[in-house]
Amino acid sequence: MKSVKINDRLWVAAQPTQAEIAALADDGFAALVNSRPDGEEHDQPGNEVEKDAAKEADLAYRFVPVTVPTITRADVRAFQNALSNVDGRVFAHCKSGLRSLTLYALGEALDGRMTREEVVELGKTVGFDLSGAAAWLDRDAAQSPKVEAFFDPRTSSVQYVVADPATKRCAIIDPIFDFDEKSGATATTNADALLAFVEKEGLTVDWILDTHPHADHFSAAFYLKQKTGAPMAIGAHVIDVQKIWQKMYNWPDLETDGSQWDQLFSDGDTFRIGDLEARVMHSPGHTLASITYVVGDAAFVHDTMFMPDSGTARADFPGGSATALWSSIQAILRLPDATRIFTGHDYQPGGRHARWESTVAEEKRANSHIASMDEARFVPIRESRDKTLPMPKLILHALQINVRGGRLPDPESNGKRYLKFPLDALDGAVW
Ligand SMILES: N[C@@H](CCC(=O)N[C@@H](CS)C(=O)NCC(=O)O)C(=O)O
Ligand SMILES: [Fe+2]
Repeated sequence: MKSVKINDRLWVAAQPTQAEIAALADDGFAALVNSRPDGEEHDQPGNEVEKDAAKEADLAYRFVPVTVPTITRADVRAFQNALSNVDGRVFAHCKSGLRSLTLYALGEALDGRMTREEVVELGKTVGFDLSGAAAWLDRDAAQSPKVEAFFDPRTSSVQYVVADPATKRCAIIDPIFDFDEKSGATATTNADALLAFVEKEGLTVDWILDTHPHADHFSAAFYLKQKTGAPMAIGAHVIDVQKIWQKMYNWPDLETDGSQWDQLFSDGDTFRIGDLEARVMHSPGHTLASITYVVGDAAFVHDTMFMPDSGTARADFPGGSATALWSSIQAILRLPDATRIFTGHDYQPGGRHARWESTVAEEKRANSHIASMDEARFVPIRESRDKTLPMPKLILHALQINVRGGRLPDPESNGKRYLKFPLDALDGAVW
């Protein structure tokens, strides 16, 4: 196996055998990073085998699988984290070492420690062709809008700040208000991180957007509206979702006219984020009210499709429909192939690093629930998979907050706020 020293911390290498992994600790390595998706070749050990071999050899292990044409910022940052979280030498491999080196070089370029030309030069010095990395940097520089993602590992959700670089105006999409169901504590750690980023980048918030009333976390839309003064918006069919949950919670006082938001968007509506035009697509299926925001070449598709290796969102919440979900996904896939797809969650299959960005072309080619599929096959597969999924652990907590735009219940006479749960109201109990 060929391995090349890049600096005092990092070696990049071709695929090692299990025996070679076993010897790494003796060679002074502290961590193994596998940047190779499973199943590329029949004799490749693969994620599970490498994870076990690393454990056996007392090496830290990280699975950051990529292909050069589909590398995203999340991949680059995950590779950087794999390096920075380890005290000692890191042995990073793919098939030849090129992908590992590309991830390293892109991180250096994104952080301003290397120019595009220096990246290409580094490749020549160590015997790799980094023209793919140079092309990635060219594409990244040309992209507008700028999208920054904030992953919440507690709920596997992704929050976004989407900004117009020319005017420094931005929108926040799907912000999270933290909640710990065991203690009943709330916090604003996620939302404050979004605000800190906005401030650091000198951005002005034009919009606080939700893609749908979430069932697995509280929305921080109302908190952020109070902090920034920006208007809150969601899909117009939130009214139908409010009606469902008004019944569920036996809550006659809940206003079911969407008046908790400043703007309700319908299919085809447009609005501006600085000089950028944003367009709304109604994308029902996961919920009745789900919408996709298309901003320039970026589509925020939330819980319709996920990363290609994760398939699609569930469609079994009250008001959900697998048939509607299929149609919504098809409409998104009619966007141009190069459209960047940003997902609402990532459940990290195989323990890989969190990823949330793909493209229309990539989803069509590789999403296991979408590629070579039609509605007649998709719907029963989705419905039978949904029957196996327990309800999200926060569904009953979250909906009573989120049908009011993220407002907590008013405090009672003792100053404390309380939630209310219906018993035996939802299907999907898993005992
Ligand atoms: N285990 C998670 C499940 C959350 C969940 O159901 N997520 C929805 C999106 S809100 C989904 O589509 N999940 C797909 C899946 O779990 O396969 C929880 O309890 O919060
Ligand atoms: Fe969802």
